[in-house]
Amino acid sequence: MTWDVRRFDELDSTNTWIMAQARAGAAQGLVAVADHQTAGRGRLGRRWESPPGANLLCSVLLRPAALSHLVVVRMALAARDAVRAVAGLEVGLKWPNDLVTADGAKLAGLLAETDGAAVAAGIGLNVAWAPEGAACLGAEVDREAVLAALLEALGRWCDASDDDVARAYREACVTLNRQVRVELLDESFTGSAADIDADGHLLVDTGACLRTVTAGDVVLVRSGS
Ligand code: BT5
Repeated sequence: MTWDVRRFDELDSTNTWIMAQARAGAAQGLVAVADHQTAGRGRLGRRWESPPGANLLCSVLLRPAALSHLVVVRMALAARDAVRAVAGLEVGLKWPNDLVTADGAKLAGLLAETDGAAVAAGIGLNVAWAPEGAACLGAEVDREAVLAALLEALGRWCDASDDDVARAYREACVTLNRQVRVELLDESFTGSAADIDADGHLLVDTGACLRTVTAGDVVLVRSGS
């Protein structure tokens, strides 16, 4: 994969910019990096907070052969690798789209949006700043080095087979074998996070049945409570 990196002092959202480029026919490998976002987005219209110049805010245009959750998982695994290589920190992946530290604090969030066969895969990774309750790498860590390591690793994960990506996700996923509460738009339920299927979806054992969760928020519940 060849990366075409565009840098901006300010954008509304790197994901919005990449989606517009995708609609205009841009090739995969286009990358937008912003020092600041005036309308950084999480999932479901939530806000992504990040003061100017502090963190890594970037989105990548991918045109995968098939659309599945494993596309954004490749980006999450690449970010995990980059954090390990540049900052020496081991992080886990919390289903569906967070990087979390050993104590469960959110270090990064990922947002995938699609337009036809194009995917804008965005990541906000806290380097020098994090909101209360979240984690950051530390101001001494070089954002450019994290970006370079992330793109290098993403190239490798894009070349990996879906089976290898799903296997790596299962190993990195801190949600598995935990009691979870799954919050969907119109209901919530609890169960044990039993497995991740071949498409990267979460399989939750409710006691009565095995439910496949394709989207939603997952809260880790203390075992036994
Ligand atoms: C996410 O959503 O975690 C996806 C975040 C994706 C952000 C990137 S930045 C580059 C690209 N361009 C964009 O516009 N977006 C992407 P979600 O799981 O919905 O989590 C959002 C929630 O995380 C918020 O409601 C806050 O509670 C919390 N949050 C906001 N800013 C945060 C930060 N910097 N660190 C940790 N948590 C944060």
